[in-house]
Amino acid sequence: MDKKAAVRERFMKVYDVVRDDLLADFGQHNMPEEAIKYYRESMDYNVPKGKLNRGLSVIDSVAILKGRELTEEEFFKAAVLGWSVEWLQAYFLVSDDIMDNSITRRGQPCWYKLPNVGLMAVNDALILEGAIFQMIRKHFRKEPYYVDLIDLMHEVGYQTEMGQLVDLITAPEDNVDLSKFSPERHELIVTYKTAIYSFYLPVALALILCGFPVEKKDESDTDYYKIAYDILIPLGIYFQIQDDYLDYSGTPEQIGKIGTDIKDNKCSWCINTALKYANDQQRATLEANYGIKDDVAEARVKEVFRAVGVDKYYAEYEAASYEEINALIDKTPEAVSPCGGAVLRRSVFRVFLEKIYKRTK
Ligand code: DMA
Ligand code: MG
Ligand code: MG
Ligand code: MG
Repeated sequence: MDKKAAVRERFMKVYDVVRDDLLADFGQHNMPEEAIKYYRESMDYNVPKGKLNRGLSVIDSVAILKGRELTEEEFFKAAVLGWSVEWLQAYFLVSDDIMDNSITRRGQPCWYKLPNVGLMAVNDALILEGAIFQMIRKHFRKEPYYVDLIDLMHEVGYQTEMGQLVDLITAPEDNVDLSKFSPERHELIVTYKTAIYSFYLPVALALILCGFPVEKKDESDTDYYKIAYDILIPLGIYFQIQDDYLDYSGTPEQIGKIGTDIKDNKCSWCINTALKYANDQQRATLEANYGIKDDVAEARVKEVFRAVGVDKYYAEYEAASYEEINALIDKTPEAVSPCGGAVLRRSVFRVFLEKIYKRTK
């Protein structure tokens, strides 16, 4: 087995521990057998079936920051924080699929689509969120940085919810108005709904775990978190643009979900690009067919996307973006933590970029 597969397998073992702790806690509260069984299914269905990139990034980042193999205990702690990000992701996805009228996710029906779930999924999402703080409390309560972990989670969760709000408000179901869209609005949406929790959060958790101070004592002190933020947000924007492009171009077998952005009137990278290059007639076709819950209308929109060259512009964007982010990484300062000797190395970001560059799922 290669090293990556081995880390993944160890990470999955920690999933079992965290889930079983949560179930045991449910039992402590006299929850009936039926409730425990349902809760277990909800977690197994929604938490561990993705690519696990975000969760594994916490472990990878901690190892790079420390510059060595992790001890058993260090691995376990990083893995618990990794799972806290995956739980956060599950919480957002279960809610997102309801709001986006989605059908499938990770190659299976969306959780709310199951006949025995339906809108109970709303509460299931809230429990997935609550579980984050249970696992952090269980394993980090005595640590001096306990509050920093919780504070970060709350802050990032709140910002992601702001992103979802702008995403949804820019895509009203009953009033398609393409003039609401713009690249600026798109960048705001994707920064908040995706980049912060998917890219900044895993690295910020790793920084906290490695003892990088959250508060600056002096104005002249290095702000490690800002250094990380400034490079991870562009990375996250790039990632969500890939998501937007795959929503239009990917097959369900390939991406594990059926794209809904066109029918949902979303301010995605594809529609913004199409609007930029469309002639009057193409624009009229987009105006008449975007945001309509109908397969024929959706096909007409895709036809315009193809005709204006969205695929070519995407390939250009991807190549340029890769160059730009690499150049940004080259300019990122490397900084030594005052406690513990961990180093904020550029390879933390490089590894992230390589993981997602030219992804097709
Ligand atoms: C997802 O945006 C954002 C969050 C916070 C889940 P999206 O609706 O484009 O995601 P997906 O394409 O996976 O449904
Ligand atoms: Mg969605
Ligand atoms: Mg969405
Ligand atoms: Mg999407």
